[in-house]
Amino acid sequence: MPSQAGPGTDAVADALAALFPPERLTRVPADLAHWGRDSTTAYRAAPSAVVFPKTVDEVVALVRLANAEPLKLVPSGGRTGLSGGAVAEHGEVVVSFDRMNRILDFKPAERLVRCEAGVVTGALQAFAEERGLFYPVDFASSGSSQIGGNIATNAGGIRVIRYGLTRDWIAGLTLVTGAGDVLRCNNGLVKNATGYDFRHLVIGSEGTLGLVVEADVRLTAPPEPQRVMVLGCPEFSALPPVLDVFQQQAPLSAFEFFSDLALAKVRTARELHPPLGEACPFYALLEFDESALEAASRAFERCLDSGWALDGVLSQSDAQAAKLWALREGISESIAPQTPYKNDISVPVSDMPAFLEAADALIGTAYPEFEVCWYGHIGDGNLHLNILKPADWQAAPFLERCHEVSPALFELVAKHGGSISAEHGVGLLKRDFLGYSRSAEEVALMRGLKRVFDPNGVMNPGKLL
Ligand code: 2HG
Ligand code: ZN
Repeated sequence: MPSQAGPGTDAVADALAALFPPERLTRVPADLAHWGRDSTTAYRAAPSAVVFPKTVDEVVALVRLANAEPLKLVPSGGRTGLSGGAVAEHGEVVVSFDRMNRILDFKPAERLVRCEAGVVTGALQAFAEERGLFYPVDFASSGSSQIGGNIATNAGGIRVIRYGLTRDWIAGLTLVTGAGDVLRCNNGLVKNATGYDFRHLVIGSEGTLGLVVEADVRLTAPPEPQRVMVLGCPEFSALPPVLDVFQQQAPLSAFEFFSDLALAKVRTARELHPPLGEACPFYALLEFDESALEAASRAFERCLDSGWALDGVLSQSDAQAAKLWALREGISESIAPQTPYKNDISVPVSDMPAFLEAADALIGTAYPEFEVCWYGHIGDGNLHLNILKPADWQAAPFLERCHEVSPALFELVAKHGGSISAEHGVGLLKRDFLGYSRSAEEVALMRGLKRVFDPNGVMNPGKLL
């Protein structure tokens, strides 16, 4: 039996109630189930309470209380995570940032926004757009994911090949450490050569060191109008040369891919039309500057001539571009009812052809009884490999069966110098496989850092390490 981590005693419950008014503290079972988990479906949510702080001071008081009592905290943003990083399984108190969602300051000359951790990614994008600027980190879940959660996992998404990851846009952040201290990291500065940059340690730390409460986010100029092209490819191994040809010709904003099975799932779920006249085993979705249209057309011809592409379609309007994007961005949600076992792997882009060939062979034999859905951000080396649970399998044996195969896949990832979690984080789902991507020395250092920031282990227990 796991030890109770929450307000098991009346005294602790009273202390929590003294910190949060009734409308910002809940123990209603439906609320516990809702806020106690992220978008992973394999874990059971069982927190003891959910609190909704509104200020940094409240967060500090909560963390100090957790240190004084037997209380563990699980941070919760938009709950769109896919590795169980925001799951509260053992009576923890969930700290939701839903009520810390204000934009605090905007400095136009520096193109810098200071916002609270609970600001939704889409709201930040809209804020930038209203000021003629652009926040480029984007993904299908940007309508509900929050900046704090994006920072916790260093979220990537669909335009990484052009704009990088969340890390590249965070100019500063405020952390309430697991000990209850407030660290203001980097203050939005461009230059700051004063030793260790804790900001970058916190980005990607999955709530294990403390709670991110505020962030300084950089904005940029919007891109010129974009065009979207979808190409049908005869096989997996055609995708890397297609990427190569296009990258040499046109400045790409995105290079995504999906398999025919992934397309079938999203089309059925959303009643979408196929992109091309004939079905193809794999599809590449490219986005590029409109001014590069001629160069992109030449690249397309080259792909056709070489047999790497069988057909293609080009968006003629923003509405058409959005329809093509829906084919890719809707996949994850459309397979969610099939309790997919998620893999979010990356390898160096130059290793991709060899890796794809080996991974394809392995997966083909490893899971003969399951449907396997490939899609992802192949332009930056990130592949999402989803194994779908058949309706007649229970969740637990399915998870176990998938975990059995993971070592062989992760050996392959490690052999190619890749990562077992490219952008979703380690959370609970990949925790036991961390050693495939990080050395024993690195993991020992991570544990040491965890002890420094969170000496009593109150922060997001059981995640990552
Ligand atoms: C995406 O790229 C998201 O669509 C989700 O990162 C990936 O469902 C997944 O495995
Ligand atoms: Zn993704």
